[in-house]
Amino acid sequence: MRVYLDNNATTIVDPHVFEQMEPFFVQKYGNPNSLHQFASDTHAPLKSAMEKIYAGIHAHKDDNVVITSCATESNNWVFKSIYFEYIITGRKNHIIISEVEHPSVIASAKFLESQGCRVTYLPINNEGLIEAQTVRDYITDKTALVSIMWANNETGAIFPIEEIGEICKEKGVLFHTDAVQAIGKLPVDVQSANIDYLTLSAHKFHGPKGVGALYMKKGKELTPLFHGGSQMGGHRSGTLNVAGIVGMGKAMEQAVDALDYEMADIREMRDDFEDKLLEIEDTFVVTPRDKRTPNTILISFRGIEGESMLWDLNRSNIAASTGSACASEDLEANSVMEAIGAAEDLAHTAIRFSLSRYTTQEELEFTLAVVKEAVTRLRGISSSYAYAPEGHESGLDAHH
Ligand code: C6P
Repeated sequence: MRVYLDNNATTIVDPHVFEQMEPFFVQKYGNPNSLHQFASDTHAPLKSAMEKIYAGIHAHKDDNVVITSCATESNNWVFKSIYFEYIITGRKNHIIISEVEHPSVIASAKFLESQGCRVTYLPINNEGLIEAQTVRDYITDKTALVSIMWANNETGAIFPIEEIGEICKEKGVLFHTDAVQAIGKLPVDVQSANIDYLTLSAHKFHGPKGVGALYMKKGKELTPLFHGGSQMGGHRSGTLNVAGIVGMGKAMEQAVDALDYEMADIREMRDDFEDKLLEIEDTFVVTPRDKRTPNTILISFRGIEGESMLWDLNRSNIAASTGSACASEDLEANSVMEAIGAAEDLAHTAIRFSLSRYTTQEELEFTLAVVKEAVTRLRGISSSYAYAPEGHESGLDAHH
């Protein structure tokens, strides 16, 4: 059996999505901006895909949803544009992000910092959550942008986006949210949440890799990152990724259709799996379940290096991760666990299991058995576990 429990890193392309994309490689391969039949063959499918994407996030028809190559591009675009419109012109000089944003947000914020912008990194509490009130506390009349992710990729923690949107609206500050981990897992409504900019990436919800989007509220257009042609209304030049857009449209439609299943059935499977994992002695999960995306578990097994556990899982053909895939090669402690203030030994023991609508009960049962065996084996050879003092502090409030 091969088990894939790394769906926060990427997901399988749904076969229906793949089916819809296929004709756009060797049959309908025209450039949509050309003036012939090959081009016009792509127009209706593109229009229909865009409609599905607008509907999926409840965008108004006058808002802009601009297709990009990925979430990393969308996130970079927002920050670089803020730099050109506010920082370089001296209009404003401050932005607020959380300390657990994806590296594409943190590194973009650091770039702005290097250009003289002040950045506030909002702390998370010991449950891995952000309190909306802290956003209000840090906003000044020099704040150009607040950028807070909808849900964290490592813990699944859901941040209070509606409340933050309300605060930003009241204070007249632009609000961006990286919703990569929210699409298909939570209801996403850009209008009711007062969002100015929203980032998404198709491969996180059973669409293809290499295609994402940036939602921009009407009147909140950004300086383009790519100049050149008139594609995407001049907001983002470059020949359209027709197959990718068609695939993302279908994936969005299916994500909306499957939302109830994800929020009820996947959640139930996740909770049951988590209950069983927590029966293993000395295990910790930090964020309460009802404040997490329905598919995610970040769990620490005291005394076991995350990478060792991954090795054992991988030998049994089970895919999980120690956290964000972007940081998987550095052997650093899990960044969210560090931000929470977990003891150093625990921060290195976190494993992320992320389910999808393709996950089965049998796969989870198999994984549980392999995890139990691995825990026994690895703790048996772990010096840190053997010597851990009685009542050793975790630095965490565990949630069972
Ligand atoms: N997170 C993870 O293992 P791209 O690669 O550009 O399509 O998506 C980047 C990205 C942006 N924001 C969030 C919240 C994300 O989770 C990701 C991708 C993967 O957690 C890979 S680092």
